[in-house]
Amino acid sequence: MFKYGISCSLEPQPVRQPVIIRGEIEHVADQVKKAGYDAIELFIRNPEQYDPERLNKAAANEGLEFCAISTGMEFTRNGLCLIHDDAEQRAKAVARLKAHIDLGAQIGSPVVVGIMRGSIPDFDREEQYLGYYREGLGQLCDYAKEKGVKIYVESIMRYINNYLNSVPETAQFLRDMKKDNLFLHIDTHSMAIEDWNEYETVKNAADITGYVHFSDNNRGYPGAGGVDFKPIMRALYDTGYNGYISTECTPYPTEFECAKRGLDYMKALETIVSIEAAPMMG
Ligand SMILES: [Mn+2]
Repeated sequence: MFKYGISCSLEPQPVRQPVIIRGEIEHVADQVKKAGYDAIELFIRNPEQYDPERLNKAAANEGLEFCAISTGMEFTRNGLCLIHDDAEQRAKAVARLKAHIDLGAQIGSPVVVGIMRGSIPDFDREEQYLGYYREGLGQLCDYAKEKGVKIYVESIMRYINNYLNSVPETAQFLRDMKKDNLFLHIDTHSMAIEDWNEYETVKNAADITGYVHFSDNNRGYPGAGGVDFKPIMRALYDTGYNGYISTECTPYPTEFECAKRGLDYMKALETIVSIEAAPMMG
């Protein structure tokens, strides 16, 4: 029933970075296909450096799609932030994300806006910073809509960003934006810190959920840590979720083994929840 993606990087990363397959796009596509996934999530920065034709060719050769472009390195490595105090810096962050949207349009991929929202430096001025964020995000949604691209905003735990942490908080913020190409991106690693009652949490956000990261509490592949993925999988199943489930994990014990074990675990859970959902005598 579900489609599965996997986080991949086209530039060198520290081993501890939660991204699984690394290397040139042809190598990435080969490994992703061999591990059994349906799609590649691209963890990239400076999108102009990539040739969309080459990306499309590599994916098509393996029968894969691109399920998302994730943009966290624009914050962590390039320092671009959507709520920067300096208007010029905010404009730069928006412009860079528009370049990701351009690439997304060319390779048929949504774009994730995650940690580029930064952290609010002074909660006495919370409304001002939320205003910056709404303004930038709104511009991006309008730009992306013209190009037929979806925007995913990830709920991220407090140790990374200090607002839009829990699933219900982020879901409501996005509903209030009233943009029809803007969707919630759930991350199970962040849920482990921010949310409780996983089944209800995921079910209640189903109206706005477009993308899901599966990652264990220790950032290992699903099944490597303590997250109870079954109620999350069950909620996605019961609500007829039709987006991608993508793994975003540190590549232990090896890139390929991490990819394989994560997918085996997720597919096994999908099988379990689908059997449990069927009437016994049916
Ligand atoms: Mn994530």
